[in-house]
Amino acid sequence: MEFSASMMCARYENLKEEVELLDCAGIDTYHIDIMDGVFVPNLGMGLQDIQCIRKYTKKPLEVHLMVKNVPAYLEVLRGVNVNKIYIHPEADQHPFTTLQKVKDLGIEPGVVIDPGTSVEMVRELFNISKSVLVMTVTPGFAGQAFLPYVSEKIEYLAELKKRYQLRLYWDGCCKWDKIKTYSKKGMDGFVLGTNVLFNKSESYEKIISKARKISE
Ligand code: S6P
Ligand code: MG
Repeated sequence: MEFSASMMCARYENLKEEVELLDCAGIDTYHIDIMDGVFVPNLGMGLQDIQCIRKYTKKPLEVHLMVKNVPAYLEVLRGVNVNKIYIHPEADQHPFTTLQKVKDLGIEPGVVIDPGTSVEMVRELFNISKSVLVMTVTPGFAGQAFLPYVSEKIEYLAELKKRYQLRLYWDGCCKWDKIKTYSKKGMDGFVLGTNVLFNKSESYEKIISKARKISE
């Protein structure tokens, strides 16, 4: 089970310390939300944030691009040493080509499925992208409510896992009950944000080990 920290929810007044604490606590991956104010009505993290996180960890960085002009962002991201780039296929005219470009950069390509997007709309992309990030909230903001109708899609994706060798990841409103239920329903990882990881009285170490236990 892979647990990823949604870094836009971190304490920005001391990003370095946040990374060091999360690293020691055993986080698996750092999730970096990038937004352009067009594809979604918000601004997420920037290049300097990625560079800062990269400086203080050797663990994988995954970038979740919520932008319209995906190829332009690939240019910006080359050279900052990220490990995975997720794109929203709806944002891109030729998502297969763009995912191939990500691969050509030596970065793992990932597909995001919006709550309003059906599996059939993106299924062909599973031939190139084995990582699927399932959005359980509308992209753009942390702290939103879970959209229950997404669970039907998760069940369908779980059925397709073997055929396409997929790994399924959860992004949005990840709570304890969701980790418990959906780790048994085929999820391979969860993005942890305001609901379980950040601004809590418990340490990151306690929270991450609790997440591991719950998902066993
Ligand atoms: C939302 C973004 C997510 C959030 C994450 C926050 O657009 O892609 O990665 O940062 O969902 O977690 P939470 O627990 O506040 O929903
Ligand atoms: Mg995200």
